[in-house]
Amino acid sequence: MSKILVTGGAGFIGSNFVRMMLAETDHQIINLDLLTYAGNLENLSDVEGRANYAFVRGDIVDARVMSAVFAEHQPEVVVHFAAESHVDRSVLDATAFVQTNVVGTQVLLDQSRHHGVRRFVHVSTDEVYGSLGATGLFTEDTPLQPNSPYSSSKAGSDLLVRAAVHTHDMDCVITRCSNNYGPFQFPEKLIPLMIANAREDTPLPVYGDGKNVRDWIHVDDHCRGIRRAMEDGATGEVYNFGGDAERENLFVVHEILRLVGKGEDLIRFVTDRPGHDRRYAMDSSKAKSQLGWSPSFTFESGLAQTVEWYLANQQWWERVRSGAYQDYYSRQYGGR
Ligand code: NAD
Ligand code: TDX
Repeated sequence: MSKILVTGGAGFIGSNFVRMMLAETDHQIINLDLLTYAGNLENLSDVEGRANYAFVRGDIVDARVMSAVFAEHQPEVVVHFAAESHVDRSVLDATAFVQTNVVGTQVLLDQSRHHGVRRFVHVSTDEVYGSLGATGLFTEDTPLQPNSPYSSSKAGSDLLVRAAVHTHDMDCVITRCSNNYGPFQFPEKLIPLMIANAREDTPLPVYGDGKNVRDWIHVDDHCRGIRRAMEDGATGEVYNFGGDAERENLFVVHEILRLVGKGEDLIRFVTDRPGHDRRYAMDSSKAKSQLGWSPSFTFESGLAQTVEWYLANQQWWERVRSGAYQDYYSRQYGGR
């Protein structure tokens, strides 16, 4: 049994990871999250009150607060999800991206070192590698060529983690994953946005020509990969995780319309995202051979499950869209 500090555990992937770890292990989980617009404690209302689960609200950028959190909880392992995660928001204003993703990661590395954390798992993204042409795959040796403020801030954090290994002998592992989808994803990202809009007969905004390619992975497969890297990854190593599921955006949108039972007349081609990366695709062979990991969902089975979840949990995303989910913290925790 270990004490694991999960940062960003109220977000999409973090909350799925926390739920998985509580279901499958007896580790003590401390969920540290600032509850920005993307943090939603309703994602974890089913585990609230569990003896081996605690929630702490805090900003990873604030070294004084982080020092107190590490001193109080004495985590042995840190799994670091907390980040600003949406590319479009980083185009509008990169300030919070640099603060949270770069400065916040260094604060966590410093606190981990000062408080004797045994292992630090840094959750990163395929976007640090930049954009691919029509062929080829990202490997762990692909040079870092991030193109957006978001991906540049993530690449910056990856390099700080690398420096902590080489300079301070810290035991860190970096995971880089492709586009996730699944339950509890904030409906600003492609798949949940399109499901919610289709459900409500609102136009589906497709950027550019809709031919950009993403490698889609179900969030459960990503979480299992992070767990394997946490348990058996080698110090200082990077592990890529992908879904072996490259699809053009327009294909994804058509599939969603079919599954929701709506027509293609809802599709609207809109102005392209500035600097829009054309294609991502992951080579996950290192994780497969060294960690014994492989994705269990096909894109078809995962998308069908995800659409079903959003249709069955309309209240969840309606509360996100209306902002009502932000009341949950004060109801649950009062003035704390
Ligand atoms: P998300 O936006 O859903 O969640 C981010 C969480 O971090 C939120 O709960 C938010 O409140 C918290 N947070 C933000 N700033 C904070 C701060 N200063 N202090 C404490 N908490 C803060 O993001 P996600 O999609 O779950 O992504 C999680 C991680 O995985 C990120 O590091 C992201 O870069 C990485 N990643 C995401 C994807 C994807 O497809 N979503 C793919 C690869 C990697
Ligand atoms: O309204 C939209 N219309 C559209 O065509 C949105 C929101 C997106 N898109 C396109 C842009 C991308 O080509 O869909 C694709 C996916 O977009 P996002 O869901 O915004 O994801 P992406 O930019 O690829 O980044 C995601 O994957 C890697 C996550 O948001 C990152 O956090 C992760 O690191």
